[in-house]
Amino acid sequence: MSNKSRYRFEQMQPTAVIRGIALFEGFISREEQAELVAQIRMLAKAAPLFSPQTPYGRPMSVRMTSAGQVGWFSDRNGYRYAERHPEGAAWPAIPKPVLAIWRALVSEMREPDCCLVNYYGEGARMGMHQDRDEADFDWPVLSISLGDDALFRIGNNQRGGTTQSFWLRSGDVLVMGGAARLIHHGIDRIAFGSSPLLPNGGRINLTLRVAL
Ligand code: MD6
Ligand code: FE
Repeated sequence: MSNKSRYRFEQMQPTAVIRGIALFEGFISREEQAELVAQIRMLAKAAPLFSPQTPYGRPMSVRMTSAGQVGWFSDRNGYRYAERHPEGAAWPAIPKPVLAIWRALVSEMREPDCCLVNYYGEGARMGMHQDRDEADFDWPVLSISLGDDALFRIGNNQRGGTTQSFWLRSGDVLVMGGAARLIHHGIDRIAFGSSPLLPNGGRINLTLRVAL
C-alpha cells in the first residue's frame, strides 16, 4: 500500500478537516446510534463505569470503562493500559458494530485492542491532553460521539498556542491520525439534555485505539 492510502478515511470525504483531524458528521444513523447504546449498556454491566484518579490525586469528572484486550486506566502511578478492570475481570469484547465503524474508516488489517468508553454526566469535562499511551502512533485514534452535544477543543502538537473549538454531535465520528495524531484536545463542556438519545441525558464517547 502506498503511504498515501494506508487508512480508509484518507480516501473518503470528511465533512470537515480541522487542524488535520478528519470529521465525519452524521456518519452513524439514528438506528445505529440506538444499537450502539444498547451494546454499551451491556458492556457497562460486565465492566462497570468508574471514575479514574488522575496522577495528581483527583478523580476525573468523566466516568470510564473499556472493552478489548486492554483498557485505559489511571491512578496515582500514572496513565496506562491495563489487562483487567479495576474490579479484577477481563474487559469484555469490543462490540461488533463498533468494530464495523473502525473497518469502514480505518482498516481491515488490524483491529483496535482498546475501546475506551467515556461517559459525561451533567458538568463533566475533560482537560486538554494528548493520547500518547499507545505503543504505535502510526495508527489513528477513531472517536464516536453519542448523546448530548460536546464542545471539543483542539490545540497543537506542543502545549499551548491557539486553539479552535467545535461541537461534536450524536453520530459524529472523528479520526485523529497522521500529523494530527498527537494534537492536544479536550472537552470543555457538554450541552446537557441536548440530545434525546440517552433518556437520562449525558454523552458517551467511544475511542478506538491500537494500544499494544
Ligand atoms: C471525547 N475524546 O470526545 C474525548 N481522543 O469525549 C478524546 O479524548 C479523543 O475524540 C483521541 C482521539 C479522538 C478523541
Ligand atoms: Fe483523547
